[in-house]
Amino acid sequence: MRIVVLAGGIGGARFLLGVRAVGRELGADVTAVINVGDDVTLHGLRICPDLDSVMYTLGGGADPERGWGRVGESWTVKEELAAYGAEPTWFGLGDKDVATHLVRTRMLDAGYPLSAVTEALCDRWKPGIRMLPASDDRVETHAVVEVDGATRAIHFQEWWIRHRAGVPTQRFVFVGAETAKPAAGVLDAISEADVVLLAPSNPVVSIAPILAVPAIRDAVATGRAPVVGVSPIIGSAPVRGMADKCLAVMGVPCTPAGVGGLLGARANGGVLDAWLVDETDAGVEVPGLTVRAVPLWMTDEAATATMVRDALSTVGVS
Ligand code: GDP
Ligand code: FO1
Ligand code: CA
Repeated sequence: MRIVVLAGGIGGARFLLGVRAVGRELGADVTAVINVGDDVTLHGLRICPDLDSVMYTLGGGADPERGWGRVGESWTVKEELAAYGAEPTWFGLGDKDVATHLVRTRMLDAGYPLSAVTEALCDRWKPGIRMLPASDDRVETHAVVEVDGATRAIHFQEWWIRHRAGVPTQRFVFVGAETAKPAAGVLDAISEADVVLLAPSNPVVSIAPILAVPAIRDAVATGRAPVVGVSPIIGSAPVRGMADKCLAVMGVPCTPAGVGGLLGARANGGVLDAWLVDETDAGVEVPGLTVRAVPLWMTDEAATATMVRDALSTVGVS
């Protein structure tokens, strides 16, 4: 069996721990297609937060509390950069993390595509699944904001970290998405999949930039594999993070029904066949979708694996 998962950072990474466990039980291949919209070049280094969150989490090196970066991290480089007044001081690079960005940047500068660089980094971390960036091309999330009466576009990281998603925002733009091609292996993985899962990742800034690559959206929407999404919203709030602020920009209610409707039914031009909501949200309906209510708290790997089995059985895959 072949399972493909579209994923962002921490929500995607935790979900993938469960998918990997179920994949091992079933003898299934697991491929994760990961968001690159958060990627940014700072201090001359190419930083890929969602790829790194997944790689560190599945490789056993992530900081579970912070949700990004390395466990047991130190911050000498950050302090030294700040001592030089080197901007941006609002973005913190951990000392261990810096090594990842140095290796990545050197390989990219030597001409390797991001997918090959990711494979090389995974030689060390051995995530136990195949990790593919959504694209080797630039697909970068920017927020169109109003600052001091002027409208301008800022990089997603500036919006998320510096402004804590708290600045008046008109919309998000996925720069480069329209002409971006899926990374090598992405379309084959989707066309050969027995099931496609959408992790409970941020729908607006983790899942949407993946689907903004036209050929990926088309492959998911028209492929033979059933597509199941998992809600990152329980009740009327994200489990963690600022998805509520992202959904507000889109004018979408921060509810499982709102997000299910945003992703939409394949029958109606969307990408989903089925939508998992938390057991406390039983009774939620989304036009065109099979909606199933099951526990959606990823408290540990066993609970997450149960969630994944529920996702598979909802579309008759086991
Ligand atoms: P990021 O890229 O690091 O922001 O992470 P993702 O986009 O992959 O995931 C963030 C989303 O994960 C947030 O909107 C959370 O609500 C969701 N999330 C985190 N933990 C859980 C959980 O235990 N259950 C569910 N259903 N969603 C979760
Ligand atoms: N998040 C922060 O809130 N502050 C930071 O200084 C910060 C640095 C950082 C460095 C590398 C990395 O991979 C992630 C980092 N993040 C930081 C997390 C990141 O901004 C995000 O949470 C996401 O891109 C949203 O997925
Ligand atoms: Ca992200």
